[in-house]
Amino acid sequence: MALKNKIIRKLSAITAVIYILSTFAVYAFAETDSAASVISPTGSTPASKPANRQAIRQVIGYITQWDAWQDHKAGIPGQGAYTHLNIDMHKYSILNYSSFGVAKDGSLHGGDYMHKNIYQADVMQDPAPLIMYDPYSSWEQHILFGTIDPVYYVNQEKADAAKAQGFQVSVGGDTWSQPDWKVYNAPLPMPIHKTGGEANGSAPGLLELAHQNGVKVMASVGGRSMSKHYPEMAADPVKRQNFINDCLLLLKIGFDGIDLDWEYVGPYDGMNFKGTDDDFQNYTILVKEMRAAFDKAYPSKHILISSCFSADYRKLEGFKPFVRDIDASIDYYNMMTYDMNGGWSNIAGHNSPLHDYTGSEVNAFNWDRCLQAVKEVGMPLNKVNFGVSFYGRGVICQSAAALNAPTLKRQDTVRPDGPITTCADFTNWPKDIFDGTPSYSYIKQQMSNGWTRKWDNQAKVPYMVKDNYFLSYDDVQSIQHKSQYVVENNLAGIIVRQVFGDLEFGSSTGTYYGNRLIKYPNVKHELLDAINFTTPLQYKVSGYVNPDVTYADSDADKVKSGFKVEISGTFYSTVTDTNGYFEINNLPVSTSQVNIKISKTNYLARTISRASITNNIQIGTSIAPTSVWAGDMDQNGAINMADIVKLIDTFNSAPGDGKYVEANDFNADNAINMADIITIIDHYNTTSSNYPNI
Ligand SMILES: [Ca+2]
Ligand SMILES: [Ca+2]
Repeated sequence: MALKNKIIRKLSAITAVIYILSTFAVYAFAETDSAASVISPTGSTPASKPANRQAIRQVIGYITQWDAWQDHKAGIPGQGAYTHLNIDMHKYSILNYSSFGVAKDGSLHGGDYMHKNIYQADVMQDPAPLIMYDPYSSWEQHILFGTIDPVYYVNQEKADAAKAQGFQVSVGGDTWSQPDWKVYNAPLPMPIHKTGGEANGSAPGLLELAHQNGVKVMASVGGRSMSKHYPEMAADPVKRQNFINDCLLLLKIGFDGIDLDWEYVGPYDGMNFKGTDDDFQNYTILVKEMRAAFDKAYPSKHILISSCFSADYRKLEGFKPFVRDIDASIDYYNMMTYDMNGGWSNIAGHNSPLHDYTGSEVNAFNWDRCLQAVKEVGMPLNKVNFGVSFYGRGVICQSAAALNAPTLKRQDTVRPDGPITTCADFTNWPKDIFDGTPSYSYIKQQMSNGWTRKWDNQAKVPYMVKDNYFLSYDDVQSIQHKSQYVVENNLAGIIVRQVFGDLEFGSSTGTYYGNRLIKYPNVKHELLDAINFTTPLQYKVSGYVNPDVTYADSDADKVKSGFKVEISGTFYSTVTDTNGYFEINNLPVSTSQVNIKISKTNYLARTISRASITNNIQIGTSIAPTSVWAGDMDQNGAINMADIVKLIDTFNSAPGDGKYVEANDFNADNAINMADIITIIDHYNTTSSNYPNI
């Protein structure tokens, strides 16, 4: 008895512990879940709190400074449309301002100072200021610091205002310095920020605007053309110190962290250099020293460090021995899960396929294989972001464009790459505007211009074809799949390349703040909106379709299959099987009205109205299928004498006689005769609008 009591007591204690644990688990899960739904309408500041970081899904966007030069030729209202004032600060958690470059002594320089011939093997990048001093030949100051009040004569008032902003200047002087920018003795005008805010016609800069909205801003260093000196910098303690000193200047200017855009670490070809085997170890030392220096300089603040990585598993393997040390220093691993096929490809392929697909040129270039590599290397998934491109990649094929069709290569010269061999499509996506990589918004503008959109259901991405031109891109449908992928695999989030790509300007007139910065009303961004970490693609529209004709059971498959079922306003569609069954899976929630259209040659199209997709929808059952009427031979939406006349053309025919058309044989009795005319008569004088409501 005593033993039994003891066991009972023990069991109840265990039960209590299990209860507490399970409550905790539920609580912890709920925490994670609700936190995940942050990223946040109010733009809270998740990344500043390391403890919470893994619970938050990130939306990180590259914001480039040179795209502000783009004008109407890129399908936008004009220069200045692509600045921080026209992006939605509520939907990003971090913005990666790009780019700063690495000079031969390891120091950093502003992107505007990049050597024009940096693609040439013997050209070195000389040290230069961090910020381009001249506000008229660069967008950098306008974007980072906001509206400029150019000072052409330094009186006492201007000198005081300038000093308050960190400038060094004397009353009556004709030069100025800004040590934080590494600008010394620059000529007038002196570009101080215009104070007084919006009421005074002054717009905030990126740093201020982002911080007002709880968004972090990282300084992105490197990129395809400015990574040249990364390997030698990381290998040399003096150059590393130069690098870190300039990182500290960027933090002083107001950046929240440093994003290493070293393309690529390891013995691989960059655009204009080749790395070494020692890169992996040197990279590890670099981030470790960066972390130590940042922690020392900012003991009460967490400075972010992130880094981009090739999505190619072969370029990731080398990190494996170092990943534990790297992980102690960095916050995010940003995988460049795009640029997988393009102007260098031998066959037309997808820029950023989610999964491998039949006939792919390199079967490792897809999100799945990258994820596998990330796991093999040991990068913690809750710090890994996968990249989505808000641009497409166009190539020219040797003959009619198709997925996996051979491409047509030629010699060409582009900036900053120099002479290249490429199949990139500069006909539709011109050089020096897009270089074959159009923005999503421009693709949308061109879509009706003879292009046919297709969907690869293996890779889960769209593409477009027109004559010999092939374009791979991402749209709302593929971005929804990619967001879902990030959720299902517990990744940290998504990184967007780049934030301007999906902007659609509802107005061609905006409000000027000074004479450069302009803010437009009604700017839409549907790809950003499609990044959704709270709503799983979960709903299903299914049902059964049956033609309203009399046919023999043995012929059922012929008459029930082949009805196309489409969801209006989306690219989702399917076709009925031999039982008349259809099913469209993984639909996102749609609160706007959608219609489900059923159509097939020689049948009246039927549209079923549904208010919204907020649950699974079934239309028709196997016992009571949705009926569709046969007899609209000319597909004009009405059944009448014209259809009988058309059927008469094949009257009295049978399979094999050269006249028989299977689609005209409604009852599938292998003869086109009076029975088929009777089918038409049954539905005579009806139109698509005569279907009963469901
Ligand atoms: Ca008709
Ligand atoms: Ca027949």
